[in-house]
Amino acid sequence: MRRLTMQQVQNADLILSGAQIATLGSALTGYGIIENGALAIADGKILWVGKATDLPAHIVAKQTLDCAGKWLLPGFIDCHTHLVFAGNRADEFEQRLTGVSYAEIAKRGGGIRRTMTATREANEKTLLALAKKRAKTLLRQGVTCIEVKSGYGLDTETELKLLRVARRLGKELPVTIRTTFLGAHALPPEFQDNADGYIDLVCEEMLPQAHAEGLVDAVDVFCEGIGFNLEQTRRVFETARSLGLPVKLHAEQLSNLGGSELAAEFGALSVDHIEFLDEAGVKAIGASGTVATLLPGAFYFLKETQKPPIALLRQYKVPMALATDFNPGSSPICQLPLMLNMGCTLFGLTPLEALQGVTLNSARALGLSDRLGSITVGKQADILLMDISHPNQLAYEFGIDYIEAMWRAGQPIKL
Ligand code: DI6
Ligand code: FE
Repeated sequence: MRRLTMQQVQNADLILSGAQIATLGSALTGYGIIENGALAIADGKILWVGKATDLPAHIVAKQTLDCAGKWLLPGFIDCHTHLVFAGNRADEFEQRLTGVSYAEIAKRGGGIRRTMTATREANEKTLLALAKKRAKTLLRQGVTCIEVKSGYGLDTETELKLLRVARRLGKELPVTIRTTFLGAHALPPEFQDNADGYIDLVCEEMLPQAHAEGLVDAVDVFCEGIGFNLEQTRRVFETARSLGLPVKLHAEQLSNLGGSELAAEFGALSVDHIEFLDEAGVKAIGASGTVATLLPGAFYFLKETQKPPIALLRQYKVPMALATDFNPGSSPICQLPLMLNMGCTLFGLTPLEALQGVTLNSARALGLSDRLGSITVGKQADILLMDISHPNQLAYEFGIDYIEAMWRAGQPIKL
């Protein structure tokens, strides 16, 4: 027997043993299954993972939990949400059911602008309470990291208010919050027929101020016929670049404007929606290492028929993420596990691709793959303990609460 000196002993705060582990650490290793595995957590990070029989003797646990053959997975990441807003648009849903289109409702002054009005009127406390309810809903589904976009303020004061609420969510709940500035989401009434003037405001005032307050992790634009054009998107991206902020893009959702190629030019973290993306666009994002974020909730809710080009994305080895796009207009669905199922049934993803889409690839879409998204030594210990027979069950069977326990940065989360 080798004798251990004090120096060699590594203290773990917690060892999870007797588990099946899906590490989901890389595209190449698939689920990355370790049978009869063990996982050691220290200082909020993953200290060691492997076969229980290989656990080194020098790792000593303050506490050990026998997982009784259940599964450990990385915490889920919802990399595209519009979580902070007031009001709802149930009446527009009713109109849509009688045949009025989403674009038509937006043209008539409904849609995003309606939510803008309700959001401007709500104070920070109200917005925080609403957002908290939604974030807690996601948390209970195993979501340990959420991206939150602004975009329902459309003036400087309210956009900053939304981002502050998002930051507070991350302080008050055990969840990692990444903020995305989406000032260029829709044209506010003050700038009717003056989209370029609004983009001036976004670039010269809103974004610089939000950034100066430390409220922005990334910058997004709704690049679409009913949103902003390529030239306007470019101006916002150039401002982001000058501030050292990464970009993402709502692109090719309702039509193909070539937004994805522009996003690729700026090394975007992700392009999102992309139902109308063509091969040139796929090639471009493949070359720039941009993640394709698929949002089946919006596809489903808008009864879209054009599907994102999954075969091409596979061919060009573009990492695919899946997210809820939770918002009051096109995806009022606060359910990330449902997206696994929809990604498979509606878009033809495999259950493995779907799961990678809410873990490692979702982390990539936020520029966080060095610290989140898989069970890998050195990453933050965001871990789910699930009572399942195999992780492929997660995309197949929707609606059952499989989570037995979860930890965020090594701390147990009360469910
Ligand atoms: N794309 C979407 O799907 C949402 N925003 C966007 O840019 C819709 C937002 C809404 O209708 O409120
Ligand atoms: Fe969106």
